[in-house]
Amino acid sequence: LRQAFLGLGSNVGDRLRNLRFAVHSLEEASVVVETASHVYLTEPLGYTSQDPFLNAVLEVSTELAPLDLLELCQRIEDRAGRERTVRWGPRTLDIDILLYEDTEASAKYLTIPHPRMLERRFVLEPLSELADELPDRTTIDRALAECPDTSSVEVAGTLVALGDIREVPLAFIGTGKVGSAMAGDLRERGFTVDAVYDADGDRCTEVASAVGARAAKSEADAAGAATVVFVTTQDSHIRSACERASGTGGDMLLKTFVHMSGSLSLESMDAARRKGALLASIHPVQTFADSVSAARDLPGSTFSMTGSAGARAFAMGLVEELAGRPVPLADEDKALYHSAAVIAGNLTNMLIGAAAEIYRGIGFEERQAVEAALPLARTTLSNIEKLGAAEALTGPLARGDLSTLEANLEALDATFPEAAAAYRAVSLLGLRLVIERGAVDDATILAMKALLEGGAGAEVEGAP
Ligand code: PH2
Ligand code: MG
Ligand code: MG
Repeated sequence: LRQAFLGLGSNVGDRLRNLRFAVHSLEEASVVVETASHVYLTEPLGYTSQDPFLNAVLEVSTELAPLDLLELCQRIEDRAGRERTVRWGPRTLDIDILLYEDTEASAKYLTIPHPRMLERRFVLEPLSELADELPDRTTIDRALAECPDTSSVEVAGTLVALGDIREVPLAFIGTGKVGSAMAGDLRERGFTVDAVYDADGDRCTEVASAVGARAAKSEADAAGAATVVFVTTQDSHIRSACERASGTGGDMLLKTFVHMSGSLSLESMDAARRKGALLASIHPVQTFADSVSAARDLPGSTFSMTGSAGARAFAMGLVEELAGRPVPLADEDKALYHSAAVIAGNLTNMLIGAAAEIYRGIGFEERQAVEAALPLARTTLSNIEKLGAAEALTGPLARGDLSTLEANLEALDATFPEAAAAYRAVSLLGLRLVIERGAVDDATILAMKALLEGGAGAEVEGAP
C-alpha cells in the first residue's frame, strides 16, 4: 500500500456533507483513510468573489497508482455534483492529490507534490496536523513560516460536526449504568442531549427526564435528529441496535456512531458505516457496579478510544471535555485490551473471593472473612502504587520459601482444587516478578517452577 495525502475543499451546498461524501466514497473504493485533519473554514484564494471554503486534509493508504487515484478523485467529485466552470471557482467538492509517497513528478494532468500547495495556507495548516516533512525534506512548519498567503484559515470543527462541541445534538440508545451516567454527565457539562431510547419504556422516560432529553420511541427515532449517536446497550445488542438505528431511510452521511464497549471492535457498527456514518468507540477503564458509582467515577477516568479517521479528533475532544485521559487504541487490539481489564479488575475480585471462601471453610464468619481479606488486598494495591509490582511482592514466592509453597499447595489440593489450580497458574505468571526482584537464586526459582508445574523444572522465562 502506498501513502498519499489528499486535500479536500468545498464551498457550495452542504459543505461538511460534501467532505464527508468524499471520505465515504474513498473508503467505498478501498482507499483506506488513515487519519483526517480538523476541518478548517478558509477565505477563498485565487478567485475571491466566492463563498468561504471548508478544507481538510486526509492521509490515505492505497493500492492505486497516482493517475488511477486522480481518476478516482475526479469520479467522486463528479458524483458530488461538481460542475467545472470557472477555474479556481466555486465547487461542491474538490479532491487534490497533495503528496504521494516521496514522489516528485510531473505529467500532463498531474504534478506531485501539488504545484501550488506551498502558497496555500488552507492546505499547509491541515497538512501540518498529519505530516512533518515534504518530499524534499523541508518541514511543513518551515513551509508555513515561509508561506506568502495571509488569508484567514480557522479550525471550524471536525468531520463529525462543525462549531461548538457542546451544541452537537447527541442521542443515547440504551440507558444502562454507563449510558445514563454518560448522558447525565455530558448534560451537566452543557452538552446537548437530544434524545434517549431504551427498550424498557419506563426506564426510557425516567432517564429522559433526568437528563432533560426526549424519550424516543425507537432506535431510529432516537438517531433521527442526532449528529452523534451513542450505542450504549449491552455488548450483545450493539449490532442489532445499530442496524435498527440506521435502517429506516434517514441520512447517515452526517452522523457518527459511538459505542462504549470494552471488547467489541467497530465492526459491530458496520450497518451505520455502510450508510456513510463515521464510527468511534470510547471506553472508560473503570468498573461500574451501579449507576451512582458510574456517575461518580466516569469523569476523570482513562478512556481508550478507537475510531475511523474522521471521528478520532472529535472523540478526543469529547474525552477531554469529560476531564478524562484519552488513550488511542487500534481497533484490532480491542479484545486484548479488554483482557487486561478483566485480569486487573475481575480476576482480582475472583481471587479475593476464593481467599474469603478458604477463610469461611476454616470457621471464619462471612464478615470476618471479608475483614481479613480486604485490608490485605488494599495494602497490596497501595504497595504496588508506591513501590511497583516487583518490589511490592511478598510471600513464599518472593522469599524463595519452598517448604511453605509446598505446604500451601498440598493443603489446597486436598480441600479446594480450583483454588490450587489458580494458585499455580498465577504464581507461574508471577515468577517473572520474582526474577525481576533478583532476591532469589536461580536454583530455587527453578525448584519453585517445578513445584508449581507439578513436575520436573524446565527453564524459567527470563532467568539467566
Ligand atoms: N481551492 C481553489 C481556489 N481557492 N480557496 C480556498 N480557501 N480553499 C480552496 O480549496 C480553494 C481556494 C482551487 O482548487
Ligand atoms: Mg484544488
Ligand atoms: Mg482539484
